[in-house]
Amino acid sequence: MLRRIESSLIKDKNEELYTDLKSDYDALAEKLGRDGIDIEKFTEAAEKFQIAVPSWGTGTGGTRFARFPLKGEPRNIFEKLEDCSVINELSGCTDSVSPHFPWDKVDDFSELKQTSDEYGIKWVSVNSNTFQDQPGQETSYKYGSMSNTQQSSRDLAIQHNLDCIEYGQQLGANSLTVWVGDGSNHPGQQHFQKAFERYLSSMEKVYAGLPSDWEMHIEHKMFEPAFYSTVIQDWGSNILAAMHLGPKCKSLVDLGHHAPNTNIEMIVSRLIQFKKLGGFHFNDSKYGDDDLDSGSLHPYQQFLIFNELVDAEYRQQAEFDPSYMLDQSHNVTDPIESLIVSAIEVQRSYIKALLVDRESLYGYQESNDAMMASLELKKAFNVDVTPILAMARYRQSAAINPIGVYRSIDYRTRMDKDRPRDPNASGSGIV
Ligand code: PSV
Ligand code: MN
Repeated sequence: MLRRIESSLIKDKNEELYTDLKSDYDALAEKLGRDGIDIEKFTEAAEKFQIAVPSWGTGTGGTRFARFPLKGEPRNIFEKLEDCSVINELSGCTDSVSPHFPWDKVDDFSELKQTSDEYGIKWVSVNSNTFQDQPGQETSYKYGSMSNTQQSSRDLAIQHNLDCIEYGQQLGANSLTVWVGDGSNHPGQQHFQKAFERYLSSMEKVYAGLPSDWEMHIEHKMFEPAFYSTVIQDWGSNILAAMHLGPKCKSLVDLGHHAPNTNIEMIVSRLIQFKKLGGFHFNDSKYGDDDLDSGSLHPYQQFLIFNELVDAEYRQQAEFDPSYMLDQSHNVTDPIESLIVSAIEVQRSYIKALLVDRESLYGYQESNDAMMASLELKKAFNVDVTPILAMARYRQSAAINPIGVYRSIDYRTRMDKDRPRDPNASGSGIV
C-alpha cells in the first residue's frame, strides 16, 4: 500500500502519547460505565466513521478579492490525492474523496483509479461544474446552465453531467452531486416558474442517464453567485425537484447554504422522513456560505444534526444511507490541517449524538418535559469524547496527535520542492 507518511513515524509518536491517552480513556470508561455505557461500543463506532474529503478543498481557497496560495500546493488531481492520503493516514476517518469535474478531469481515469487504490482511497460522489465557463466553451453559463433560456447552454450542461457520471463510473463512484449557480440578480430578470420548468426538464435527461445503482443528489443554495433568487434556493425547491425526478434523486444539505439561524436539523429530519436525504457537505458559517471549518463556530448545531442522523439509525429508518462529505474553503489555514481537524470534529458530533439516551429522550418528549429533554441532549454533548476519538485513531494506526505529526514532517517545504509553482499562476479568488 502506498503511503505519504512513514507508518513507523506515526507509531513512534503514538508510543510517546499512549500512556497519557490510556489513562484519559480509562477515566472516561469508568465515568461512562457508571451510567451503564460501554465505551468500547463508541470507540468501535468512531473507528467505522468515515467522511469524504473534497478534492477542491486541498488547495488554498480565497475570496473574490484574492487568494494567498501556500507553498507546495497540489497542482492536479494526483497531487490532491496525495494530500488526501496524508489526511487519511493521520485522521483515520477520511478514506474517500469527492472529485469535481472538469477540475479533476484526466485523460486516463484507469491510472487515477489505480493510484487511489494503492493509497486505499475510494471515490465518492462526483460533483459537476456548470457554474463557470471553460476555456473555449461555445455557449455560456453566464445566464444559467440547466435552466438557461438557451437550449444550447442547457444541452451543454446536461452533457457535462452525463460525462461526470461516466468519469465517476470509471472511478467506482456511485452518485452525482449537482449544484447549479442558476438564478437571477434583479427582480423581474427571470420568470421563476419557467426557469424551474427548464431546470427540471434538463435534470430529467441527466436522471435518465443514471446507472441503476447510482443516485443523484441535488444541492440547494440560497444565494451566490445569483444574489436575488436561485433556481434551487432552499430545501423546499430541492425536495420538490427530487420528488419530481424520482427515487434515485435525493437532496444534499450543504450547511452553509441556508440563511443564518435556519433550523437545519429540522430540515434534515424532514428529508429523512420522506426518504430524500442524499448527503451532506459539512462546513460551518457565521454569515452565509462562509465555508469555515466544520464545528469551528457552531458545534452544538452540528451535534443536533447528528442527533437526527443517529435517531434515524436507531429507528432503522428506510432508505437512510446519507453520504458525508466536507465542503470547505481554507483561506488562512493549511488545508490539510483544516481538513483533518474538521473531519475529526464531524466524527466528534457523531459520537456525542450516539451517547444520547434515546429512550429517555423519547420519554421526556412524550411527557412534554422540555427541561429534561433538553438536558438529555446537553448531557451527551457535554461529554468530552476526545479520548474515544484518539483511541480510535490509535487502533487504526492513525495519529493520536495528527496535527503534531503533520507539523513534525514539514510537508509543505518538502512539497514546495516536489511541486514547483508556475510563477504566472493567478492569485485571484476562487469559489
Ligand atoms: C457551491 O457553493 C458549493 O457548495 C458546491 O458544492 C460546489 O460544487 C462547491 O461549492 C465548489 O466550490
Ligand atoms: Mn457544497
